[in-house]
Amino acid sequence: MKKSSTSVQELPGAAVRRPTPPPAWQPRTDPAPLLPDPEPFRVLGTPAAAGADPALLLRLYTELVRGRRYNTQATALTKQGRLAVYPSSTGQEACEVAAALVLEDRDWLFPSYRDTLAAVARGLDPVQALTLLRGDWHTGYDPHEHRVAPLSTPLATQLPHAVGLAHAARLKGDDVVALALVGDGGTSEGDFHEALNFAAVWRAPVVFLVQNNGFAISVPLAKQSAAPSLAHKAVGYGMPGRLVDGNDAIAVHTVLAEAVDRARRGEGPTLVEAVTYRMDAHTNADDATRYREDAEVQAWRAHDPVKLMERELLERGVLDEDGVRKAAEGAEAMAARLRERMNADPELDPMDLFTHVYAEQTTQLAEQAALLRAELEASADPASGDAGSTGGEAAGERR
Ligand SMILES: Cc1ncc(C[n+]2csc(CCOP(=O)(O)OP(=O)(O)O)c2C)c(N)n1
Ligand SMILES: [Mg+2]
Repeated sequence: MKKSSTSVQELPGAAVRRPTPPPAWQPRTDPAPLLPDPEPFRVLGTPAAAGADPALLLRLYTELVRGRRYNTQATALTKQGRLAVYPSSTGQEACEVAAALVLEDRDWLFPSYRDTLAAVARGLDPVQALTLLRGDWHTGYDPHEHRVAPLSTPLATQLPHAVGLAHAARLKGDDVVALALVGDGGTSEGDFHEALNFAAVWRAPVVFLVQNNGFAISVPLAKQSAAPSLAHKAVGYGMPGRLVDGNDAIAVHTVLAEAVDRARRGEGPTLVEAVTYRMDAHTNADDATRYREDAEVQAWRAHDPVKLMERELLERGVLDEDGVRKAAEGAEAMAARLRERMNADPELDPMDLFTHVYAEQTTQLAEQAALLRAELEASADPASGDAGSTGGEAAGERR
């Protein structure tokens, strides 16, 4: 058989020489301390729970109960046509609440569309938090008021924003940490890569919390990532990866608090993966029975974040039946107020579609704005003979 290649040493007349060895190579960072633990960190149901601060436990519990009620109420509002869409975080309340409570007022939260609860637990008005999902008016709130960035619908785009803000704060000498939330599916986006890479290179004071709820709409995690865990992705960027039981509010709070402290000390970013489960469908527009088995949902029901916390607090005597009743009553009052306010028609000006978009409007948008203005004026004026134009009429009435 013919030889396919000939080595240098074998060439007739060539001097025998060895290739120069490469310069000594060392890993740039010791990867061992960055690696996540093999098992998600847990506190509830373990002896460590005895050492947890009872005041924090009660605060987390109250917010968990309110959060669960907020989710069921918002979902009901979609069925009544009062809300266009609602991505429920039922099953993920521990992540939502811990993320909100771990931050100081001066810090920033960067939520995704599923993180209304975190925004509300941080102090955002519960109705304003739903403005976007009602399709009413841009973001619906002033992000600066509670330092909550807009609920981001384009996946993972909130992550580079968080890194930019955190890096800028550090350059200015401001003591600010940014905490950004993202889903398991979002970790496959280019923005995730760019954000984590810059964050680590700049040692930006930012914490990334991945809520691994098992699915990106109907796509299970196994079909969109082959990583050993999502927390392992951190190591490739040179930041620590932490794995936590996402249904254990005190564990999530503990891990996030460590990461926030680390960022505040100037030691750079952390990636936290919280293992949790989305109990409801992706949104009210999705039918989850088409892609997952009820047995799986039932198994997670036994690991319900609200019930886990309630059981622990009752067993430890931090909470009694009266406290459980009061938390439920408080949540019910919040839901009633939410219903009442969401049932009122908002005062909207359709022309606002064009404001706050560009500092200088483009020619195309200016033309579209002029068209809409003419349409609204025509429908508001009965003499124009356009009284049958229902869309414009309805808009005109609401203005
Ligand atoms: C850039 C971008 N691509 C696609 C979509 C459509 N989309 C909306 S939600 C979603 C799944 C996201 O899953 P995950 O990140 O796990 O978040 P979860 O909904 O589970 O909270 C997709 C693909 C989008 N919103 N943005
Ligand atoms: Mg997901």
